[in-house]
Amino acid sequence: MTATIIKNGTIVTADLTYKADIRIEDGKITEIGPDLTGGTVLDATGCYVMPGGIDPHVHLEMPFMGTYSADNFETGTRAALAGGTTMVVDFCLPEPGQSLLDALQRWDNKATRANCDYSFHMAVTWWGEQVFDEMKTVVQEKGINSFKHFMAYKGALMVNDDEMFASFSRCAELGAIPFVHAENGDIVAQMQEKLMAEGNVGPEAHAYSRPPSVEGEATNRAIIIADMAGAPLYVVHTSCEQAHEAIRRARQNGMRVYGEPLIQHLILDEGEYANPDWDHAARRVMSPPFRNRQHQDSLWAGLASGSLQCVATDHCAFTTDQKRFGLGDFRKIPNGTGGLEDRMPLLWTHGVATGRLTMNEFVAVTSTNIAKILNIYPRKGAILVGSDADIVVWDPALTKTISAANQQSAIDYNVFEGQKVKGLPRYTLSRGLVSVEESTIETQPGHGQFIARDPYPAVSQALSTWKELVSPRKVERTGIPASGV
Ligand code: DUC
Ligand code: ZN
Ligand code: ZN
Ligand code: ZN
Repeated sequence: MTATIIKNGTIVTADLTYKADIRIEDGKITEIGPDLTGGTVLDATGCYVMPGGIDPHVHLEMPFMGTYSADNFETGTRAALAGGTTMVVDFCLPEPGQSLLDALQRWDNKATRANCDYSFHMAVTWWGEQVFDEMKTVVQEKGINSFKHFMAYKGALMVNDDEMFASFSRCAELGAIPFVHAENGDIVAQMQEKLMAEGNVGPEAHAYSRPPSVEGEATNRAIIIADMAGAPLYVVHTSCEQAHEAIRRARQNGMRVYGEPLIQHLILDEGEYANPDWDHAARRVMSPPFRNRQHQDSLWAGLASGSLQCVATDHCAFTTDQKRFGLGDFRKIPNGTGGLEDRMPLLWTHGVATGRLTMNEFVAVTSTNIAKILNIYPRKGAILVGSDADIVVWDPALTKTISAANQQSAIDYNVFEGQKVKGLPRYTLSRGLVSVEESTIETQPGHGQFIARDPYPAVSQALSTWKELVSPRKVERTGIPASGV
């Protein structure tokens, strides 16, 4: 295979900014230095050359609320690459009572046409001896080191505190990291019934039923359960100050707790639900719902100061027709919004271009931090010799207006419709394959590979230390080398 050389660009990583060329061979970075020659040249003049984005939170072709999310692994990863994201992590969802390994087989089958690399988090949607046993196989043989828990969606995906404590403890034993969707599902279910009984049936009632306090409470509870279990914790879609505050406090106390704002929550606010157009509001129904300006400012501050680590999308796109399942009953509107194609350009435009984030922070929160948390750094999330050539050549001068008319996603609208972005990929490379060249998208279905992940280092190191300690509880507080995230 001939080499590819990225020339004349400025490399930007989570900690360095410098001018150099990059040589790529067989999908890997093989040389970084000045004036490289001998290969197909990609001109990066005027561009920043960064690790491709990693979106740690997507739902492609997900069975949910009586339907399937509309983007599959082919369209979803195409959207990802178009926006500079070169790896996605989806959630494998066993049905309550179903084998984790059977569910994983189904997810493997769905992903065969992925255009970029991917991995899975395994969801724990029920508890029993079978789950306890299969978690070990999932970690030790299937390359999955993260387990998701839904504290909401009562009667469907939700698990209770005893189940979470058992699962988090098992994660700690196996060197895996628990993830949580933190909303108090019992209270949400009560609020939903009350709102419906009072005649509040429209999409705006979705937001009333899930206020920041239910998220803050659940986040606190998950943190305490993780602490009791001796596990780290990753809180998905952190949308409000109450949840952020709980995460900050836990980190200050020495816990490895990570928070993940979504690009949607950073940019869009609760005013969207007041739109009198039912379709407009319903298209924006997701959980947690959009919040007000104060919460948005809190999330931006968390990204800048390091108390929140990763920006994701929770990409879970439904068409307008699917959203209309909830006409007359907001509880039936499929929850979810898209964002895979727009995450990086929007975060650049609203973050870097405004001075809220440095370029290095941008790389950290879109790629490097999650690569470290998921234990795939520096294969992913880095520009280093030996890293996968998952690279975005970012042109800060390119502009576009986001629109459903020219998006890769399979749905018929875009929640960011009309937003202008400045800063877009000139090239996106997936393991060396040029998949995007400005507006030309040339992806290869099936090019994407499953990325196996070894046990989470902070937990597995703690496990080996435990053997020498009387009380495992001591370990959490005694200087295990930090992952630097
Ligand atoms: N929230 C959503 O909006 N969609 C998918 C699942 C979730 O938690
Ligand atoms: Zn969720
Ligand atoms: Zn509208
Ligand atoms: Zn989700």
